[in-house]
Amino acid sequence: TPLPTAETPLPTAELHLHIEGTLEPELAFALAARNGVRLPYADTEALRRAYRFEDLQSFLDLYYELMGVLHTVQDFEDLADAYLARAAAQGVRHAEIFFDPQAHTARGVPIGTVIEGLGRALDRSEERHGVSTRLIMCFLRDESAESALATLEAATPYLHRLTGVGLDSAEVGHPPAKFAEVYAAAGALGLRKVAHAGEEGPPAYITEALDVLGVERIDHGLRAMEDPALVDRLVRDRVPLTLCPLSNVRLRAVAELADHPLPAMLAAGLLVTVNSDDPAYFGGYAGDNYDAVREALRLAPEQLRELAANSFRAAFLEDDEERRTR
Ligand code: ES4
Ligand code: ZN
Repeated sequence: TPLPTAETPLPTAELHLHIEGTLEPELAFALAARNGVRLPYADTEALRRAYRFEDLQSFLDLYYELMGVLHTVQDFEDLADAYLARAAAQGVRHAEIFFDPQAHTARGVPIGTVIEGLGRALDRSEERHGVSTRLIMCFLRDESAESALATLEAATPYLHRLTGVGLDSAEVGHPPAKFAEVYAAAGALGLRKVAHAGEEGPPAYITEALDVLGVERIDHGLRAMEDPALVDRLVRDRVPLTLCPLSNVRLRAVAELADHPLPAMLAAGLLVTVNSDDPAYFGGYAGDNYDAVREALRLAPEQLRELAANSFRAAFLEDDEERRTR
């Protein structure tokens, strides 16, 4: 088979993607105008110049500020449809999409507006873009456990639209165990479970997410390599890790892409995948992340094929669906 090129990118599944992190400056200004929201940036160029981050928190501050332009069902549909078009152009055939309802309900936007808008785009995704989709609702770990429980409760009318729950936002100081109760409740409702762990937080947070929350996949998991016993466990239990290489560079979890532990993680037998996290902020969509690691880490074609195969293996797809997507 010919090598993937820009025209025929490698078919992949994207498993770590925050839909609010796909808000490009141009769409942010368009929605600001449509909704009468004033952004504290002169133009898209001035906004792009603000995309220099010291760490996760400095990114989150801008991420939460900018999503203040999202208000209507139409806004959320437009956001998701724009992402799906870009993802499809970069080879994504299946996308499992995170959203942060608390970041919207806190601004007075009802959770139904968010889920209805995203749902409209997702419902048309296969026909419009050839991308199958899943929706994963994330709890903000720097908010309270009670707020997470209230969010799950508020989402129950829309349960049919949700595949799973996740945990994101500022990691350090907010260990997974804080959310034991809401994860147990989500599991009882039949929802799948993932959580961000080991992005900035210690490897112990990865272990805790597995043991206390019962997650099936770890988002990031970058720092797993600091704990050999944990690596053995992740390999043995085939726990997928959803790595986001360009994100790790922009948020300074790794100094430069050439230092990324991805090749060592593959060599250790970990089920790692490549994803884009917040592509509008971190300099690239899924295909851009594959291209960047291929070049900076000099990955061989068979390693790229392994990463792509891992992405479908780690997806929340039924077996027959998985065969059709590949
Ligand atoms: C996120 Cl990169 C990252 N980490 C944690 N939470 C997030 N929310 C959006 N992007
Ligand atoms: Zn993330």
